[in-house]
Parts: sequence; C-alpha cells; structure tokens
Amino acid sequence: MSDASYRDAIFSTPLDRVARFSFDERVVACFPDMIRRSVPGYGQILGMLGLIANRHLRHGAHVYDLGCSLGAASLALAGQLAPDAFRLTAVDISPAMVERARETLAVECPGHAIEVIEGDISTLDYQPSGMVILNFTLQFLPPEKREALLARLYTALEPGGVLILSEKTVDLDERDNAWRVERYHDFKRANGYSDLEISQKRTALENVLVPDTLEVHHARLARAGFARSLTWFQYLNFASMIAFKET
Ligand code: GEK
Repeated sequence: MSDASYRDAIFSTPLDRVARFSFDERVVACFPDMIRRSVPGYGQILGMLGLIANRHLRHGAHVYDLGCSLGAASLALAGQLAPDAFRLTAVDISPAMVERARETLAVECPGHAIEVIEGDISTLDYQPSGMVILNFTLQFLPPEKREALLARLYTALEPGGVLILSEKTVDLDERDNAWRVERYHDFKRANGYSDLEISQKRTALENVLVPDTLEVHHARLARAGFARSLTWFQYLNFASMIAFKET
C-alpha cells in the first residue's frame, strides 16, 4: 500500500475558505501518510487487532471492519491470522476508498476471504459476527445515530464477541483537554505538519469529526447492551476501547 501513497500536503497552502473535510480522491492518494502522521498510536492499535482476534475470535467466525478506508485493519488481521481463521466484510461510504481498498486487499491477501462493500454503516443489515472493528469511524457518524448503530452491532455480535472502538476523544476538564490538544499539536508538528496545516485541518474537520469523552463512550456502550467495556489503549486525545458481549 505504501508505495502508492503520497505525502499529505492538502492543507499546506493558505485557503480563502477551508472546505469541509471529505474522503475524496485527494485524501485517498495520501491517506496512509496522513493517518500515520495524524493519529497517535495508529500503528500500535493495528498491531494489537490480530492478537485480540486470536484470543476472542471463534475459528472461522465473521468479522466487520467498518469505515475501513484503505483496509488497514483488515490487512492487519490478515497479516496475523491464517486464511481459514476468519471471514471479513470491510465497509466504507467513500467510493474512492472502496476502490483502492479492493485493489490493495486483492493484491496483499488474495488467500483470505475478505470482501469490500460500499455502504453506510448506519443503515447496513448486519450478519452474525464474532468481532466488529470501528477504527476511528464512529466519530464521523452524526452523534444522534451512534447509539442506534452500537445497539444493532451488539445484536449482530455472537455470544463472546467483541467490539473494538478507536476514537479521538475530548476531556470534560478544560485544562486537561487543553493540555492533550496542545501536546497533540506538538505531535503533529514533530511529524512535519506546519501550524497552517494544523489549523486549516482543524477547521475542515469542525462538525465533521465530532469527538466524545471516554465517559460518554462507555455509558453509550452500556446502553447499547454491552455489560462490560474498557479502554485498553490511550495516547493523548486518542483512545481505543473494547466492549464484550457476554457468552
Ligand atoms: C483504518 N478504519 O485505517 N459509513 C461507512 N463509512 C463511513 C461512514 C459511514 N456512515 N462515515 C465515515 N466513513 C480506518 C480509518 S477513517 C479515520 C478510518 C480518519 C468512513 C470514511 O469514508 C473514512 O474512510 C473512514 O470512515 C474514517 O483503520 O480518517 O481519521
């Protein structure tokens, strides 16, 4: 995937009016570079997915990768699990992402049973599954649609199934929140983004990426049916949770 990826320079020149962020062809072309330089812990989270699947997934069970983008989470599972260990459906609403994910997964893991479909995860019909991955996707769904989706995913999960939910988060405490956001901007600067790029990207994501607190996430998971959930990874204002469906 990496050889076909360009460096993200989308917000590097001053724009009169910063357009809303969208997952179009320009973003697809530089997406692996963008997400690696913008999401603290992204690679570490991907690296754990196979280990978590190894512990929780029944042999041959079905997995969803929701908001798959270029299929990094699916690729991570395929890299760590044998072809007969699972079947997977990867879903994204962006046609450009779906096209590239299909090509990449066909080349990188032809032996694994992975299909990529274009669709809206809030309206999809879900089949019984052992694992559902929402890796930095729920944050893009309108807040009022989030609980209904999680409730449907809870229903689709088989007993003993797990949901992985990775998200950008906010803190209730203003000072704590400011500290995390400032260090996050330091992280982006250290990864080569200019102040202009950081501020224009922030504007473009306003009302597109709407983050919740970890407290809101865990309370919502509980209302959706998950009796147990925990935050297994946190790096600045980015976190990953796991929610369990009881056996
Ligand atoms: C990764 N999981 O690399 N239905 C389907 N897809 C959607 C929807 C929706 N309603 N809304 C947004 N998306 C990936 C990274 S990126 C995160 C996920 C980021 C898709 C959107 O098209 C995009 O591809 C993805 O969710 C979010 O592990 O860019 O920060």
